[in-house]
Amino acid sequence: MKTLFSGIQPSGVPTIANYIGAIKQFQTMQYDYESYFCIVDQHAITVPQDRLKLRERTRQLAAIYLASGIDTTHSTLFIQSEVPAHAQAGWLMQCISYIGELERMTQFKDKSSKQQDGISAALLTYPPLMAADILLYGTDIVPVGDDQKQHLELTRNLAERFNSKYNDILTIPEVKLPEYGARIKSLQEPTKKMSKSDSNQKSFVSLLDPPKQIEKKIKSAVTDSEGIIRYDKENKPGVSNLLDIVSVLKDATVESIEKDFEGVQYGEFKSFVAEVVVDELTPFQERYEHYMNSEELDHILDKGRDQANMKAQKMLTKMENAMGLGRKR
Ligand code: AQP
Repeated sequence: MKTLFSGIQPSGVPTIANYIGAIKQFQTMQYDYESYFCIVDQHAITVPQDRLKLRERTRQLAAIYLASGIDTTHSTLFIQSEVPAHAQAGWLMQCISYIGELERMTQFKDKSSKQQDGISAALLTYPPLMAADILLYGTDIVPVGDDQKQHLELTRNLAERFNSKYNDILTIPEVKLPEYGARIKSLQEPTKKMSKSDSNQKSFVSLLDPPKQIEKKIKSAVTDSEGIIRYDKENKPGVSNLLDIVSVLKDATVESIEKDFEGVQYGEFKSFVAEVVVDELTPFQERYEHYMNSEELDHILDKGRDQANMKAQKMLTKMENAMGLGRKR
């Protein structure tokens, strides 16, 4: 059976963009693969985090994965920092990465330009750690949103470099983007991507927002003055973004939604979008509450840590042997 790996940072509560771009696909895909779902808390600390909030979000993210349908009788759910092989293999990957290629990463450029109190070295070395996360499991497929495509390309390059320099032991992973909704945009600035760590709360709908707040945020989404519900990413990014969200959540084509809303005012359309999002998130939030309030969550994470440790340690040993580290094992 082929292997699937996916990671999400507990850098905020996941948004509907993380859901549409990544999480929504996991439930059905997991059974076709040996699946690993990881809460990548070591990635989150590449920018400053409040330690108590980070703990809380890590737990929330575990419950979110479970509420989205991750079945831990089949798949492994675990926290990155509880599996030491990630940081260890991350170092090996750093040793074969070039500063120039890391500096070219769009996310590094974006995030470093926003840091006021100094840029951590880890913001630059984030992609080699991400490569380690993926490569440790012999991963064949990584389902992600469009923003992670560049990091995935680098992961492939690093794996090929390692294989040709040392020993042919790493699997070259494929990226799997969703057919629609790979880049959901900010509700306030629809030319940039929606992000869970955006300081403007109105720019995103979080998966845990109550219905009233969801409605308020969607109703204040930036659109345009044309007044026609029409898909045109270039000239009407706000309306197109709302169409993308509805199309994925309702599993309907954009054309059919355009047709249904011909001659309808933006206000009415936005109420519909809010209703669709609330309908999707209400049962999701009930499942989330169940997991957050149960002891089961910790047992699942303990089991996931042990399973991930076993798999990752084996690959780490192979990588260290290939590079000549320590004594031969
Ligand atoms: N705007 C987006 N549209 C579709 N998919 C998206 N993803 C992120 N933003 C969008 C996908 O969500 C998964 C988890 O993302 P992550 O936690 O690894 O971090 P990220 O890609 O940096 O996402 P955020 O929300 O922007 O987080 P912050 O604000 O912390 O940087 C990934 O599969 C990602 O592609």
